[in-house]
Amino acid sequence: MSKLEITVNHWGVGRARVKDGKLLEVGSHPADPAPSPINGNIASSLNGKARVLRPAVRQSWLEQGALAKACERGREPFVEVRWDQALELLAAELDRVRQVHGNESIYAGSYGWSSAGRFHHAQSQMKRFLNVCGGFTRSEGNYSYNAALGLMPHVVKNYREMVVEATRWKVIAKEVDLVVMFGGIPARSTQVSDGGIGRHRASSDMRACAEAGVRFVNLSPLRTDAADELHAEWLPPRPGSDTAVMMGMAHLLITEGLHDQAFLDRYTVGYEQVRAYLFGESDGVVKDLAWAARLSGLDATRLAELTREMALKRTLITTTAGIQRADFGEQPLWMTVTLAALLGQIGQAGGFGIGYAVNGSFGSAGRPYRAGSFSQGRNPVENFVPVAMVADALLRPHEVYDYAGERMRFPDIRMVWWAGGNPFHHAQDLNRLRQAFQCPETIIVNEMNWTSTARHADIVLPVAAAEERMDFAAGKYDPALLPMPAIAEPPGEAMSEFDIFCALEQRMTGDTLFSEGLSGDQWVERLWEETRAEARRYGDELPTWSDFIAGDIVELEDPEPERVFLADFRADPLASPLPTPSGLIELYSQTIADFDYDDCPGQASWIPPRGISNGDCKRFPLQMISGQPATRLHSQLDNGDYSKSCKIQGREPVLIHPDDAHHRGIQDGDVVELFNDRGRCLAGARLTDDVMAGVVFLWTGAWYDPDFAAPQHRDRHGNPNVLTHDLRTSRLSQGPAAHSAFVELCRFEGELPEIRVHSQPAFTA
Ligand SMILES: Nc1nc2c(c(=O)[nH]1)N[C@H]1C(S)=C(S)[C@@H](COP(=O)(O)OP(=O)(O)OC[C@H]3O[C@@H](n4cnc5c(=O)[nH]c(N)nc54)[C@H](O)[C@@H]3O)O[C@H]1N2
Ligand SMILES: Nc1nc2c(c(=O)[nH]1)N[C@H]1C(S)=C(S)[C@@H](COP(=O)(O)OP(=O)(O)OC[C@H]3O[C@@H](n4cnc5c(=O)[nH]c(N)nc54)[C@H](O)[C@@H]3O)O[C@H]1N2
Ligand SMILES: [Mo]
Repeated sequence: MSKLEITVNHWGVGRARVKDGKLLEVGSHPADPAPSPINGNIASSLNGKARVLRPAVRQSWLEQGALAKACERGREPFVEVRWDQALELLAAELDRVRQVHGNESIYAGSYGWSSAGRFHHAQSQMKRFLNVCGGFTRSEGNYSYNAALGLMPHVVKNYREMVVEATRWKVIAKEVDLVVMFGGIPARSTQVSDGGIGRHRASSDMRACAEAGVRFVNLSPLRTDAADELHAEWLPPRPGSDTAVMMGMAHLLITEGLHDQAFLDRYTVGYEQVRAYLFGESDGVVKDLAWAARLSGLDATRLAELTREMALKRTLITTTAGIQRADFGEQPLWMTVTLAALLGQIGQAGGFGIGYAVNGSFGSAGRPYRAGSFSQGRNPVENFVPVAMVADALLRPHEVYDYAGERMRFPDIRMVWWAGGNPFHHAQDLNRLRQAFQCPETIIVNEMNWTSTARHADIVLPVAAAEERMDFAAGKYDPALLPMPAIAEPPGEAMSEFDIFCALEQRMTGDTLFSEGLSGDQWVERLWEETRAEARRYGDELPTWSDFIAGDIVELEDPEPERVFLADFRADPLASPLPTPSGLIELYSQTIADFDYDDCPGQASWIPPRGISNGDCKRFPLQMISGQPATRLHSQLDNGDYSKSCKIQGREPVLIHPDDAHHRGIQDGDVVELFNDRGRCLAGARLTDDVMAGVVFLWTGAWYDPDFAAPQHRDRHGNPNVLTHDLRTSRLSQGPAAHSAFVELCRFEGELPEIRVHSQPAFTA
């Protein structure tokens, strides 16, 4: 007899059918008005051929030890070993590296989303363990909105607070007339919310705005960045030109006296510098709409009409997180704030919002109180690596670099440990990352699946998936508490991270500093009790653990359903100042100007994308955007049925405008080869005029599957990061800039290679 059980992931709640400890399928939960089809990947991937079943060690590492550099990582077979032997090797290697090179030489930045669950969060487990062992070099920032993390504290406030304080859709429906979206607000991105989501509300919240008469304008290279039901006007700017478009609009507002001088005087500093720059007083270039039209390909007259409408109506300007994952990605953010300041509606419903859709709860609801969490302890190592600089750090130990006004030094990394992330998914320029991954003496990866990252490791530890161990979830931004019972058996010898680190601690010291003498299940219950105590402080009585884990979603209330971003500041800027040096919105920042970075000057500036200024765009004329996939979360469960069903001849689809396809002789459904100086990959052609001509879209997340016999180690599968460059947004935030890639493509005429990365790697006995 099969049973129905609850499952929880970053993309929401599901109902799983289970029989004899085996997951059969995961369907939607009745309480969710817009359940995510990504649930359709779970059962097929967890039961799939790519699971890591036993600890495994790269052959020459096992035979010759860490210091042998005989073979290249990623090309060598593995040897499966017993847990005993794996733990013994790990304990000895950790001791060696710590003693010979010190804890700073262990890099455990380990960026990645891992799975939902308060306790079994892979990075927290690993970092706590390594802190008990004397610490490690961490990473700082994220891939999602690093430019915002670096810039916003100088201009407005900490970006993470801005996420929580976003103006709610319900208020927008009532009070806003016009939403102007740079990069749209992709409904596909709202499937996901970090740490879990109880109910998907964003699509219906946006639909309610459209039904209430709110007009949407989608300034994005992709029509579907606005859902059909918003009936948005589509104005596709060339990627990377948004700053220029906003500057042209700002120029028009000032020229026609439509800017709000009273707002600028009371709430901002730096207007004079902005005006001088827009009128070309500093560089001789007038940033008017004719100039913006040349750079963006949009029509100047239409932009002028839109700008006047924005000044007359209650207008919300939104900018996607995706836009700043690009060369000089700080600039469109700063210009968003500048344009909104000129309109003078900040602090009313209207103004600006950065990152709607960066998670499915954004603008829909917030958490009333925090859930319990597993402490990572204290890390005595001070050095860190800005998250996107991992390849730089591995390739250039001791080198000095700039970051946020500081001079920093890369550590000399000897050991890398990754748990809960997939750098061969998330990092740019994967051929360069492959070189960087040859540098350390030892690489350890904890994984569920034989991802490319696992294949580039020396020691791979098999971990249990979320459905295979007990936990609970509480989305970072979502008002719900979600039980995560263990509903399936871990395959082979896979264990939870907690059990792995307990076993390792036993082997190394026999202490219980990591485990505190509790089992995993006892810890989960302890975190639940912490959550209950916190709830009581807010007058909420939560169920007991046994009732909760056997039960269903517990919905909480949004503490601020009427929230308007910066309303307090607008009401009284002296009583509620911003945490900037002036306490005001800084359209010009003396702090940033004093850093003297030409890639991020002291006010929003127009800096063309690198591929345009260095001429790459002439040789590789298509700009490639590699956004978040609709069919999965990043690379997670890419071998699941739903993800695979949307591929073309087994390759990730690439969206191509029919004009760009036809003169290259490409038909819908063909396999194509994308290439540039950095790499090449195969993909499946999907012809559509939803994408603007001159731009191609290749979703992220197809597991990297290099063919070492092919030119540039061609990826067989369609991973865009073989084509993206590994340069940063700017020295201010050192963020990733994936969307600024230029490529060429052609029909693939060769014999179609099989996808190998969805099966087991080669093993020797
Ligand atoms: N070209 C391009 N690249 C991008 C982006 C882009 O727009 N364009 N976007 C970037 C962004 S915004 C992000 S956030 C990153 C995402 O990058 P990542 O977060 O690294 O991507 P995921 O695929 O979520 O990787 C999570 C990994 O953790 C594993 N995992 C899940 N649960 C567990 C567990 O309990 N224990 C262990 N040990 N492992 C587990 C999964 O199998 C998976 O391999 O990608 C970035 N990369
Ligand atoms: N289904 C699903 N949802 C997800 C994720 C996932 O992997 N799958 N990942 C989650 C994560 S980690 C994050 S950070 C968020 C990211 O959420 P988003 O920021 O919404 O996602 P992106 O796909 O990176 O970018 C959104 C859009 O920006 C547009 N864009 C890119 N460059 C430019 C430009 O120069 N100008 C203009 N005007 N538009 C541009 C592209 O058309 C792209 O579709 O999504 C989250 N949601
Ligand atoms: Mo992200």
